[in-house]
Amino acid sequence: PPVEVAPGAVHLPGWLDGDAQADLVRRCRDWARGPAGMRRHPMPRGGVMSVQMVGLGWHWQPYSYSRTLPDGTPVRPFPSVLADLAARAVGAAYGAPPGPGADPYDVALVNFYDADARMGMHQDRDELSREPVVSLSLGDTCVFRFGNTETRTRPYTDVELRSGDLFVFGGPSRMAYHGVPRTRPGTAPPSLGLAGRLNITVRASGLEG
Ligand code: MD3
Ligand code: FE
Repeated sequence: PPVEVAPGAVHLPGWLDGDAQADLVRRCRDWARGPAGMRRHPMPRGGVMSVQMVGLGWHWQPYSYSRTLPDGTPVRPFPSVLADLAARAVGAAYGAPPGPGADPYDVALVNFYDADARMGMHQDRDELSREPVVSLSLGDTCVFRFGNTETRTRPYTDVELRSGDLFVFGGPSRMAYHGVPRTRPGTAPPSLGLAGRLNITVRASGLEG
């Protein structure tokens, strides 16, 4: 059953069945390959992110979107399977799919967490659109920290995200601070054959071209 963690933030545990999870893991392995594949992004003030990422439709790197990687490699196309999944996810979370006037879902970020990867508290503000962000978790369980819109500190709520969980962040939750303080290595469903955690976020960039 959907759990509204905060206004507009809806958690649907176990939304993807085992077959759907396995299908997405297989697709992620494909998207991760090649010159436009998964990498650790450099941070503008030094260091690299511990999470590995690949963008589909748009390349995201702290803190902007572009159609190419820094070396000019074109980004992978945004797959229609994720557009369909995002529309179904919004419908499942809010009781109605995106309306005809909604900005189209046109970008997905696929994040991979090895046992040591973490994501610090941040807001997602590089999209011009305020359409809800759709998040799908695969593999290892993580501790997801859902905060407030004012500060990157307390108050926040820690939620365990497990393989197959859907989380949709819209309305006032769209600009909330959030992060992943840790994963729980070795907790992935054995049938997935995945050592680590994958998270797919599907977004509307609101960008042109
Ligand atoms: C709340 N990813 O890619 S997913 C990210 O698990 C990101 O990899 C985390 O934060 C992960 O930016 C968290 C849940 C999530 C994603 C986007 C959000 C929560 C969000 C955007 C706005 C508010
Ligand atoms: Fe985020």
